[in-house]
Amino acid sequence: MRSKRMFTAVDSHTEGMPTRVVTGGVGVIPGATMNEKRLYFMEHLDDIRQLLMNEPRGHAAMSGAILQAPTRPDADWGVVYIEVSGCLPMCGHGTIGVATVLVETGMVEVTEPVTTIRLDTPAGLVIARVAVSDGHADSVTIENVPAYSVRLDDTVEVPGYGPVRYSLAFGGNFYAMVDLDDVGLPFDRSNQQEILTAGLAIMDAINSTNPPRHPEIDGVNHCHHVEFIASGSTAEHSRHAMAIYPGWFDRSPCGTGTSARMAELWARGELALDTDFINESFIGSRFVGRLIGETTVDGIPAVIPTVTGRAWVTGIGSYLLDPSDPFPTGFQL
Ligand code: PYC
Repeated sequence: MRSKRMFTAVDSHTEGMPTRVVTGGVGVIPGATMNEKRLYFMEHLDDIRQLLMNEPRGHAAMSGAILQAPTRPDADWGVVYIEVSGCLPMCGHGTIGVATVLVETGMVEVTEPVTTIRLDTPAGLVIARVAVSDGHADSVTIENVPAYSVRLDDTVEVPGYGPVRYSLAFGGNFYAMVDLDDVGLPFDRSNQQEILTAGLAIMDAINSTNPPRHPEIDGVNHCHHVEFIASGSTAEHSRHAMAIYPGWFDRSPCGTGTSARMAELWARGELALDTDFINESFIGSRFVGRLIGETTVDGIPAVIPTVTGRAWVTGIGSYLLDPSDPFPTGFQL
């Protein structure tokens, strides 16, 4: 064996969605804040993301998180999220995966029945409370960064689809929420290609006409997620297909998407604080969300979401790059 790079990782899945938690091999990413590290990584180290996420080491819906020392004194660990699509400012399923891995590997001091881990993420401080019994991480509740509604029932002209009604909210990433019925598609996995195609067209139309921008997090200025809401969904229990740029579905119920959806329902007056909201993914797995407080983001009314889900450790790996490998950054089909 010969290798010019070696990365160590603990692989997990959160309600069906993978998180490759990178524990070694990246080194210290330059930057005074976790968002600066994210932006530096995107500009100078993106080959690492591609190597670890793309085929053949990853796949078309691969996701991960690189552990770093925190940049703020009130956090235990720092996280830079990596995906096939780039580096998100925040990822809910990824944070649940990271917290589970930190507990189950003993990388944090574990206390029962709850281990609290404070995570420095590019979007801000996220607190993970892990329910632990017999050393096992049974479930994780994350207290997310503030979520807020940006637009309710706006319309965008989408080539090939005509005017499409959507709402837009931030929950760690920007999410367009569209009723699946409005694009004439049934909530059925056999329609996934059509749903994805519609989602990418809607993202493109929003980003080219009226892109969102977070007022406080540098470089968060596009919508790469469309949460297609299934008919019959309510403010207590919603089902959705989460289409993500450049062409995959979240297998989990999407933690930041759940947060955005709760912010939207709260802005409509349909979801009160301290009330459970069940969000179900395209594969039928569930997160339970709650809004636990009100706040503001740059003067915009906002809410503090929590999201509870489960993750499982699936493997421990060392990922290598042989100098003769013709695909040093992998590939996507
Ligand atoms: O759980 O927040 C999430 C997420 C974002 C993209 C995929 N999953």
